[in-house]
Parts: sequence; structure tokens; C-alpha cells
Amino acid sequence: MRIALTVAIFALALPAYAAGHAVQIKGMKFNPAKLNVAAGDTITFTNGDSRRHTATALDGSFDTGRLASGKNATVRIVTAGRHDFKCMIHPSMKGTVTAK
Ligand SMILES: [Cu+2]
Repeated sequence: MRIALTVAIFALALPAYAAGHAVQIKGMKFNPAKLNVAAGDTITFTNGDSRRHTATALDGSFDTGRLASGKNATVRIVTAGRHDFKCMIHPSMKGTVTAK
């Protein structure tokens, strides 16, 4: 009952058009590393590695902050366009969100 209520409140808080996307961080990679979304959508990054990672947009449009092992963070993509992102701790880890 409590769970159903929480889900209902969460659903009401989101605009009707917003979709949720998921990115797993595993083996020092973002999976998927390239996402196509709509402006207003959310992306949940989950860290499946034992070390800390971030998903940080180079244009400042989103940042998960440091995610410890097993933790996740959800960001909203507000503006259309291409948003390249990387892990601030491991700069070789890269990805791209393209929002229309
Ligand atoms: Cu990293």
C-alpha cells in the first residue's frame, strides 16, 4: 500500500512526456555510452563497479557527483542538443547524451 502510494506520487510529479533511461557503469564503461533522449527525460546512472565513478556533463548540464559502489543517481536532461559526459575520476570513461 505504501509502495503503491509512493509510486503514484512519483508519477504525478513527472511531466507526462518524460521518460526514464538507465545507464549501468561496469568495467570502467558506461553502458550504454550513447543515449538518445527527449528534453525533460531522466537518466539513472547505477555504479556496478567496486570503485567510485561520476557521470559529469562537459557542458555542466548534469552531474551525478561521486557514486560509490552500488549507488545510483538520477539526472534530468533539460536542454536539447548534444551533451558529452565523462567520469571525472577516470577521464577515459566517456559517453554522449543526445536530446531532441
Ligand atoms: Cu570512473
